[in-house]
Amino acid sequence: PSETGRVLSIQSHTVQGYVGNKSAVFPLQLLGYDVDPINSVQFSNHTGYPTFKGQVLNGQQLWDIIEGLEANDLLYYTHLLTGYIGSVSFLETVLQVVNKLRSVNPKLTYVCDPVMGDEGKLYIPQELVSVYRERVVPVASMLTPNQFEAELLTGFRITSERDGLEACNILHAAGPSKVVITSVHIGESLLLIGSHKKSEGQPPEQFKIVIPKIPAYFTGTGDLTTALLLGWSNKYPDNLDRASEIAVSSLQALLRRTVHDYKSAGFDPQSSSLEIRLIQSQDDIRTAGEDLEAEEP
Ligand code: ATP
Ligand code: PLP
Ligand code: PXL
Repeated sequence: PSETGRVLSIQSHTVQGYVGNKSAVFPLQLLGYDVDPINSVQFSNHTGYPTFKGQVLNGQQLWDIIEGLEANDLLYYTHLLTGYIGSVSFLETVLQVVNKLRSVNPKLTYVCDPVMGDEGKLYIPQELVSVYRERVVPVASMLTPNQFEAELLTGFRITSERDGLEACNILHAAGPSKVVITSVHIGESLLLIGSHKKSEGQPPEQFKIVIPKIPAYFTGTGDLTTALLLGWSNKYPDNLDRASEIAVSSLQALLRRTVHDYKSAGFDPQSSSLEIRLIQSQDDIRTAGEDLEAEEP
């Protein structure tokens, strides 16, 4: 498949290290996409370090950029991609951007990673949750929450694989036809759960991928996962399971390389969050390995 597109990616920029746009732009370019990044923040490094410095773009400044593009007829995009958003005003402007881009291209695919928190901890202001639930989810084409985010968006607690599938059903009813819960922890297992509602009145096609756990903690993997899911699901529009297999297989190869490289440098990979070895893993991203298989739920 060679289907590509033009992606507007509104995410964080870190000078050092790979989160947000730094972990999404390069892989999408490797997969053949034109990617236009808008940096929602420019920080020295991600916020998991002891300190960080930098600037935050506000909603008006985001809109200025959109107006500049519009004035030159440069607002044709096939995809909008958003990740971590830190304020209500910025998220409201993103909603305006969705409308504006859809007025230019009614077929625009909006891929939304509703970054709100992980493992029971919220890392955005509480007021954002209802904006995501009530106004963002309904306009998203594809949604990639983690387990906690899927719970916040549905009000439904996920403690089993079945619950994960049911959360996808609830999210489909609210808007997006593709939902991927990127990490679900059930007992000792780590699962990705995917669901594609192909037509109204038909049950969605659902699958899971069992992911081998790597004993390390990474930052930026959620952002990379969503970028890869955008890239591959556009190439396999009717096979979200296939797209997810490839995305997760590439990611696993990258994570194994990351751990290997840290160990080789004499660093204990469990001592702190690791920066992903994105550039060094470009071959794993470009070629569609499928070591992991999607299964019937
Ligand atoms: P987000 O917060 O961006 O919505 P997320 O919380 O699911 O997403 P991560 O927890 O970083 O983001 O996980 C994304 C993907 O990264 C998982 O699907 C999994 O494939 C991979 N991953 C992350 N950490 C590990 C790990 N320790 N072992 C194996 N896979 C991992
Ligand atoms: N803290 C903040 C402020 C964040 O924005 C994020 C990411 O979105 C995290 C922590 C953790 O990121 P992740 O779960 O992708 O590693
Ligand atoms: O990966 C999410 C993310 C996005 N943006 C900034 C971050 C992080 C994770 O730490 O610090 C600025």
